[in-house]
Amino acid sequence: MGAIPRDRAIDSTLALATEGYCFISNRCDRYQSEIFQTRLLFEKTICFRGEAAAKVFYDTEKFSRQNAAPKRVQKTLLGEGGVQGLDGETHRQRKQIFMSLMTPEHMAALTELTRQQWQAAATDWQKEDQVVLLYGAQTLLCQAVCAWAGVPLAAAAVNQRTQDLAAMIDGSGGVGPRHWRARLGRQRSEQWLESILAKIRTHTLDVPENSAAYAFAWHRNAAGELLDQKVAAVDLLNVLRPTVAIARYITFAALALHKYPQCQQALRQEPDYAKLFTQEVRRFYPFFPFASARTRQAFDWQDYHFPQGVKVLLDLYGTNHDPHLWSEPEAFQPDRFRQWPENSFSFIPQGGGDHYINHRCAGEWITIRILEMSLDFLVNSVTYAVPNQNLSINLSRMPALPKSGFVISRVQPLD
Ligand code: HEM
Ligand code: MYR
Repeated sequence: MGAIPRDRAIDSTLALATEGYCFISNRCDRYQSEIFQTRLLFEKTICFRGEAAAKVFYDTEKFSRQNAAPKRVQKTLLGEGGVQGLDGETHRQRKQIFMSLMTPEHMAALTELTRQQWQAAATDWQKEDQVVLLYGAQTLLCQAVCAWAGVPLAAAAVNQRTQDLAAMIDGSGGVGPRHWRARLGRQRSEQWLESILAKIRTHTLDVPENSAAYAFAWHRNAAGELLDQKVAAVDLLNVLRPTVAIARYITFAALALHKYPQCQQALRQEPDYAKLFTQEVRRFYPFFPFASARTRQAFDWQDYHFPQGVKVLLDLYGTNHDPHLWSEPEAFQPDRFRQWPENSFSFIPQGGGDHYINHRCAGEWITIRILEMSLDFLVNSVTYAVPNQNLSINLSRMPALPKSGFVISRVQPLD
C-alpha cells in the first residue's frame, strides 16, 4: 500500500478559500499525484480528480452521502432532508420523482416557456440603457420554472423570489453577509413552498398532474406515506433554485460569444454547433467546484487505503480541466466535442455516473436544452452591444462569475 500524499498545512480551509477552484489541482500538481489528503474545516479529507477517481466516487457500495455536505452548505444551497443527502433505495425512490419530470415532452414545455420569457424580456430591455444579463436571465428563468413546476408566482413577487433563489446559489460558498443572505433566501423560499404544498394537499390549490409541485405534494413512499411537508418543500426547491442557476451558465455563454466571436458565425451556420458550444461552456467555465461524500466502510483503491467514514472530495472542475483527459484544457475549443466519445466519468460539470442511480444532477438535460435555446436566442433573435466592463473571473470566489455579471446595452429584438 502506498501512502496518500499529505498536504503540509495543519488545516487548509484558508487555502481553499484563497485558491478556490484550483485548490485541488494545485496540490495534485505539487505532489505529482491525482490524490492527496488534507484537513478542511478541521476534518481529515481526501481529495482526488480524474476519470478513475470519478469511477470509484460513484460506486454506491463504497460511498455514502449522509452527513457529507458541510452544515453551512445545507443551510444555504442544499437544504436539509432533500435528495442530495440520501443513500440506497431511499435515494433511488426520491430521485425518481425528479427524473419522472424529465420526459422529452415535459422538458420541451420548459424550453418553450423559457423562450417566451426571453422574448418578453428582450422587448422590455429595449427600453433600458443597460441590462445585467445575469440578473435578467435569473428573473426570466424564475418565471419560466415556476410556471412549469405549478408554483403560482404573482407579478409583484417575481423580484423577491428570484433574489432569494439567486442568493442561495451565490452565498453557498460565502462567509459573512453573503452566507446570511443565502440562509434568509432559503428560509423564505422554504416557507413559501411549504404554504403552496399545504394548499395543494388541502385542495385549495389545483396544479397540473404532470407538474413538480403535484409530484412532491402527492408522492407516497413504499409504506404509503406522503413526504414530510418540509422535506417536500426542500426538494421542490431543488427544482426551482438550480433552474435559476442556469443563468450563470447563460452569462458564461454570453461571455464566450463575446470573447470568441468566430463562434457566433459557426452558431449561425451550423445547426449542431450549439451542442458543441454548450458542452464546452460547461467544461470550461468554473461552476460547481467539487462533490463530497463519505466512505461507507474501509476499502483499498489502486495503491491506497481509504478508512471508514472519511470525507472525500471529487474535483469536478479539475477533472474537466485535467491535462491527462483534455488537450489544451485551458483553451476554449467547442470543436473538441466533435469526436468526443461520451464518457460519464471524464466530463463531469454536473456530477458523473448514472442520473437515476447516482447523485448525478437530475437537471442536467434541462440545463443543456435551456442553454442551447438561450444561445440560439442570443445569436439569432436579438442584437445587443457589450459596453466596457470588468469581465474577469476570480477563481478564488465560489461560485465564480464574470465580475460585472455581463452588462449588455442597445438591446433590440429581431422579428
Ligand atoms: C445535483 C450541478 C442544474 C437538480 C447536482 C450536482 C451537481 C450539479 C454538481 C451534484 C452531483 C453529485 O453530488 O455527485 C448543477 C449545475 C447546474 C445544475 C452546475 C447548472 C445550473 C440543475 C437543474 C436542476 C438540478 C436545472 C433541476 C431539476 C439537481 C438535483 C440534484 C443535483 C435534484 C441532486 C441529485 C441527487 O442527489 O441525486 N447538480 N446542476 N440541477 N441537481 Fe444540478
Ligand atoms: C444548484 O443550485 O444546485 C446548482 C448550482 C449551484 C452551484 C453552486 C456552487 C457551489 C459553491 C461552493 C459550495 C461548496 C460545495 C461543497
